[in-house]
Amino acid sequence: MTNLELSWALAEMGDLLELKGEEPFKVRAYQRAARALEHLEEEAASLYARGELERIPGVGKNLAKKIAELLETGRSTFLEQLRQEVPPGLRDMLAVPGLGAKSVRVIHQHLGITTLEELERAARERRIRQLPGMGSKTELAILRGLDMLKENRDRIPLGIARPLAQLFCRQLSALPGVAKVEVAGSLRRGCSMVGDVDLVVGVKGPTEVKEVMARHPQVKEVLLEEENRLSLRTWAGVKVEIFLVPEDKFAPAWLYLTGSPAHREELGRFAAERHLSLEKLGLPRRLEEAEASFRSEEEFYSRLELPFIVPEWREGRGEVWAAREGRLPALITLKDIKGDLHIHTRYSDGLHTIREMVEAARARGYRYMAITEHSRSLAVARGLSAEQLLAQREEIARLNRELDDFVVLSGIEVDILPDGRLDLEDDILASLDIVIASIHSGFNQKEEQIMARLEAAMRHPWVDIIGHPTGRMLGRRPSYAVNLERLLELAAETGTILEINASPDRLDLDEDAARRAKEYGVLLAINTDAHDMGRLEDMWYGITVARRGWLGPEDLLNTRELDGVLKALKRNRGNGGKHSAPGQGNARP
Ligand code: DGT
Ligand code: CA
Ligand code: ZN
Repeated sequence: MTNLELSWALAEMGDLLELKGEEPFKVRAYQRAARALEHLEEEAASLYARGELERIPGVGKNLAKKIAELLETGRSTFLEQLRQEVPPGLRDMLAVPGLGAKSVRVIHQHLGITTLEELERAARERRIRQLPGMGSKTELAILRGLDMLKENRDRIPLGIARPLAQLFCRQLSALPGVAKVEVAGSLRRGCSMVGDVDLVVGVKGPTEVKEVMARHPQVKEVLLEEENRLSLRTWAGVKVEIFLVPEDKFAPAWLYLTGSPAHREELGRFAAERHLSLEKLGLPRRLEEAEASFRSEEEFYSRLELPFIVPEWREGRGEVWAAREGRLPALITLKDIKGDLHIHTRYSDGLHTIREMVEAARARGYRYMAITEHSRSLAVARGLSAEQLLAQREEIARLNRELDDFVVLSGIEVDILPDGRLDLEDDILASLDIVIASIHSGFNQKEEQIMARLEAAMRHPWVDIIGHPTGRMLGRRPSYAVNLERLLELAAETGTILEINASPDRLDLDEDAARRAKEYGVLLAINTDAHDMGRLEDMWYGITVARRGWLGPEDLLNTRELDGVLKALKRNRGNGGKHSAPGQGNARP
């Protein structure tokens, strides 16, 4: 079992224990160990082999025993027993945005509710608000959360589907008879929300793929089994489709299963104009009809005299003709990214120190990074006061004197308050290298108020970037009332940069907004908003959004060297009241 699977198992134990009403400290122990396992550098299996499981933070004798059983047998009697004890409907209720295990337990205890339908009825009948610790706000939140769930019924965020797919790919690749495993479908195309996880397995001999996957500890049920296909549902509710194809038919099958159907149609029209047919070129009409007609997707596209079209562009949005005429943007890759401009550390609600974040960024080959903590009014996130900010600037300055191949920018993610003012004084904002302004409160305001706040921030001389501009949380919270066209117009007019927040539970701006932004000539920054070292990897998600929005490296801020970044900031372009030299704070351009 991998660390990730162990982590999932412990997290589930924690949830179930909480639903059962276990002592909070016990529940927290499972949650803490689950997080530690997720970020563990070494495989727990090798720690176990050396008898060192208890070196994992948060793991004592009891948890070590449970992990040992999972490692040895792939199962956990404790977890299986918990799953028996807790009604499955309660676990569904946990998936409702805004509903934690504690509230689910109270609702279950007092009202005997075990299904989402009963929960909705109780909320509509105003029976939730009478329960201890709840009110009409909880009721509203539940109804809104249920609406969101229904809207996204059976669709899951990319950030949940992708790690699961990677795990299954790794495990399947190791099985006898398996030549190759790849992700297909909307997941390969990088859609922010996907219906399921599609996996193509190239088979080169007898294999037990189906048997092994049906017994997988993450798998709750087999939905469908055919000779060359297996449909599963995981405990987390994710549907997984596994397609088995002979090795020599892998490329055509992979191309077919990647889609999208709209891309295929566009290819068909393009081929027809040239008196060609896709089937004759080797792209089957149905998966069963796949032949060993080409060895790679590149080969297929070249038969149509097209350059390779990456999956992110395969949506039937004119990509085929654009490819033909050389109008597709240059492909952005991780190598193009020179730095990350939205980072939290232990100073506010992050997990790691500035130095640790810097080391992680350097390991990725970055040249710079901006430390942007929350400001004081965001008390839940331990926002910084002006004094703490100054202390942090000292530390950053010291670090910069030490580093010769990397620059740390001293910044802030300042709150745009409900009345449109910023959460810090102008002279403090002016003294920093970079300022991101974001909305973290007053989400329910009318469009007029929201837009007034955003406009005030964008017209502010010391605001360089607007963070997560629409405020949406994927699958959990809709955006606040933003008028996107007006936002883009103002960004263009004021020279404010907009963020593509790469955190997979945001992806904000989304791909369509990113594409519109380019048309408005608005510069975008892909920022991870990382709260720990591991999350610097989320840059991948941001790049995927940018690719799907047809952006090229030149449309982005942080594909530039530091010098170019600083020059692009509003504060350094003389638009502000008093002009400050680039990097006046700590940066040395
Ligand atoms: P999803 O799962 O709803 O997010 O979207 P996809 O694109 O992954 O769709 P899915 O999982 O139903 O099928 C995976 C791919 O298989 C799809 O992108 C293209 C191919 N495919 C499936 N059914 C059809 C079909 O009826 N016609 C064509 N042309 N392709 C299909
Ligand atoms: Ca799919
Ligand atoms: Zn934020």
